[in-house]
Amino acid sequence: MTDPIHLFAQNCEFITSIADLRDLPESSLSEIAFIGRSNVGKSSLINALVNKKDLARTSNTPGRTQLLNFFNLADQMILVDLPGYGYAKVSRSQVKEWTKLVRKYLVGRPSLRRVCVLVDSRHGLKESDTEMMDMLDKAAVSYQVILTKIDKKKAKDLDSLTEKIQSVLKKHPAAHPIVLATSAEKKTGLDALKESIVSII
Ligand SMILES: Nc1nc2c(ncn2[C@@H]2O[C@H](COP(=O)(O)OP(=O)(O)OP(=O)(O)O)[C@@H](O)[C@H]2O)c(=O)[nH]1
Ligand SMILES: [Mg+2]
Repeated sequence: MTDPIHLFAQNCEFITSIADLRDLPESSLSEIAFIGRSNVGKSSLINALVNKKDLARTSNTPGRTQLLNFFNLADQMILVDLPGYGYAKVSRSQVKEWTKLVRKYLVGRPSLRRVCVLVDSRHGLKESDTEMMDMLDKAAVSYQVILTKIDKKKAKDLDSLTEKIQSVLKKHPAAHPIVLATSAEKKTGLDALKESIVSII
């Protein structure tokens, strides 16, 4: 197996941003996608994993990532930053468009090996997360729940949240049984996530 720490220390480059699946990059590399509610920290986590500050655009304002963004990590795999769900401040028709696009991508991409479903550790699982997980179960797309922003959460509360989510995941056939806890800000939990990703590419 490739050494995960070494792999993620290599160069990661932006490939393309797409708003239409006809523009999907042609590639035989394994893809890992990052999905979750708006503002959960998807773009920040990608930046932290590859140790680049502004590779994926981040913002305080939910709805920052509006396209499907593809990044090539050392010609070994592709990381995909997706628009968030549950964001009400753009028009309904815009939300519908994104949702349709993201769903189509998630269920129809043969090289997609794993979806990281990011969940804000301060808020836990929301209905929109469960809906996303149900959809991935139905499409038999493998996913793992990754808690974000754990620097904002007390350690003991984090343990009980992790256990609670892991028990929910038993009912989700496509879910990885282990929940990982991360902070992009403090760079915690990143090595475990790198290992998990590298083990399936
Ligand atoms: N405290 C803390 N804040 C974080 C962490 N990760 C991200 N944030 C903050 O959360 C906000 C949203 O981060 P983004 O990475 O843009 O979130 P996103 O999920 O990509 O958001 P959209 O693209 O809008 O869906 C920013 O203000 C980040 O600085 C973290 O680990 N800890
Ligand atoms: Mg984003």
